[in-house]
Amino acid sequence: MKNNSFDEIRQVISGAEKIIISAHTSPDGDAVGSSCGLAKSLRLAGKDAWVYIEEMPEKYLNIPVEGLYKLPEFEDTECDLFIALDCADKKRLGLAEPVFDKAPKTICIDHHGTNEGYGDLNYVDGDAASASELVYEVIKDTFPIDEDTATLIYAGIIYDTGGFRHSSTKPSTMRAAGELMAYGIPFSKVYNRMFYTQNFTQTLATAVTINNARLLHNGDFVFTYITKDDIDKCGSSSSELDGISEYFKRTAGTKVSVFAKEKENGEIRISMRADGEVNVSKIASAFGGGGHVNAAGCTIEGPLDEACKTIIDAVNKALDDEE
Ligand SMILES: [Mn+2]
Repeated sequence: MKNNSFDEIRQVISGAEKIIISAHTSPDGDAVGSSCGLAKSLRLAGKDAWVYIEEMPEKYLNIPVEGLYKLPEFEDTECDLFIALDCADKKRLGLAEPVFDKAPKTICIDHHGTNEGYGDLNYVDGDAASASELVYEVIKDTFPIDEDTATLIYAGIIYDTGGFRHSSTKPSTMRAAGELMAYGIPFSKVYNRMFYTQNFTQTLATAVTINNARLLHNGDFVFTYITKDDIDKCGSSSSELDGISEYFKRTAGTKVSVFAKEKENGEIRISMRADGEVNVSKIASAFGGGGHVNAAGCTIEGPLDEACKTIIDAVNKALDDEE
């Protein structure tokens, strides 16, 4: 696949009036920040721009997303242009996929290396730290940016870089963040809300996963899980638990952390974090998932104990191969 230029992408956006923007299902901070940030900028440019998203996790209500998104009532929605962001695979648009399929023109902007470019126009950079950073590159100097736009994009950038910690962070990431700061955004508040604020229900669910944690493969690998019963007992919800594998990656000496979560429908969502020694994207791909070298996920059929065994075996094997 060959990337289109930012200029070609800007021209197509400029020529459209009604624009629908979407990102991957189970939206994370980058999905929300990039899509709502772009929508806000295009609204300022006079476009009729909306983000279609399956759910808006509560923690992102702290950044200025209000009025920019619609929860799924997507049937029969027409547009001039559909822009897919931070979404490696068209299927991961979820309920917005049929809208994408009907759109007369589509653009795909992403930073997942596995993305094969399913848009009419594509810009995929597997080395970019976030989709939000790519959106910033597209809009700066061309479309308007106000404090809310800058806040949303900044939130996406810090989310996907773990607050500029991940190795994906580049000089360009810091420059973009610096330029966004200059819009007078509440960067300290955004950072704290993204990384240091959780509901007490999340604290309780984290406690369950700490109890369930096991150190495997001579300390290379920390594994934990939570059942849907325990999620319910804690009064928590599935989307609140996205940060758990990140939390366990703190464990000294580990190369991989894996978190298995039993979903409402009985499927098991696996999320994995690594530090460069094991490619978790490759492990996730083997189960139809994807992601990045150091952060990836996949969904495996239940029951939970069998799914846990399957993923533990796969990670152990990857660690053996790496030695
Ligand atoms: Mn992303």
